[in-house]
This record gives sequence, C-alpha cells and structure tokens, in this order.
Amino acid sequence: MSTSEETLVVVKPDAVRRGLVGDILKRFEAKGFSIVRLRMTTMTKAQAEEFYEVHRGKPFFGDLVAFISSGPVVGAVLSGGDAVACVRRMVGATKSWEAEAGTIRGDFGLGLTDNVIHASDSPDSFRKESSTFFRNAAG
Ligand code: 3AN
Repeated sequence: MSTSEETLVVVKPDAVRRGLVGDILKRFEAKGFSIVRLRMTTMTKAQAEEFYEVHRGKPFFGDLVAFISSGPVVGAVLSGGDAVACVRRMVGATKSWEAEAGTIRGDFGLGLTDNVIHASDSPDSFRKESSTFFRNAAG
C-alpha cells in the first residue's frame, strides 16, 4: 500500500507558451492524483533563485533562473499515493531527448533548460519549493 503524500509540479514557460498546460495536468488527474492547489504566476528573479537554491553555483544556474522567470508558469500541488516518486517517473529524465516515450518530457519536449516541467525530488524539497512558489498567493 502506498502512503498518500503531496508534491509540487511546475509547468515551465516553454510548455505554457506552447499551450500544453491542460494536456500535462490531465495526465496527473487521469493517473489518480488530485490537484489540491494551483497557481499561474510569473516568478521574479529573486523567487526563481530561491526556488533553485540547490543549484546555486552550478554553471547553468544563471540560464535556469532566467528561463524559469521568462514567462508565466503553472504550479500545482498534487496529492495521492507515493506522489513524489510516482510523479517523477511520469515526468521522465532531465534531458528531454533521453526521456522515455510515455513520460511527459519524453512526449512533449527536446530541451534541457527548457524541459517542460519541474517536479519536487523529495518531501523536503516539496515543502521548501511550495513555500517559495506560493508565497504571497491568495488562498
Ligand atoms: P530535474 O528537473 O530532472 O529534477 P535537476 O533538479 O537536476 O533536474 O535540474 C533542475 C533543472 O536544471 C532541470 N529541470 C533543467 O532545467 C536544469 N538543468 C539541469 N542540468 C542542467 C545542465 N547540465 N545544463 C542546463 N540545465 C540543466
């Protein structure tokens, strides 16, 4: 029996620009996860730096922050069994061109910085990322 938990996904600016929000969120609902919180926003540079804090100092940090704050994103908290690991499997490998067909990155993208979607990699990351993402949000 899997334990119910929550995780955060963020549909990135490339996927929002391409009109893929519905197609992507639909997969999580079809799988059985509930969307328990949802926000469309454009992240500030400071918010993006905090969101990707673990990558600070890496060579791609600047590009990553510039990209994620380049346009609207849609963040959703998903609730359901084994959410963190299961959603990561559904998202697929970081390099979209290597991601398996049937995963979100495998089906919808070819990029690395612009790799369609972010998903928390642990319950601790979920707590930190969602507090950054939903800061000052109503509701
Ligand atoms: P994932 O999103 O699959 O958990 P992470 O956490 O290793 O991958 O990386 C966070 C984000 O940083 C990725 N989604 C991707 O956009 C970007 N990224 C990771 N590695 C690289 C890299 N070598 N060059 C450019 N961007 C990268």
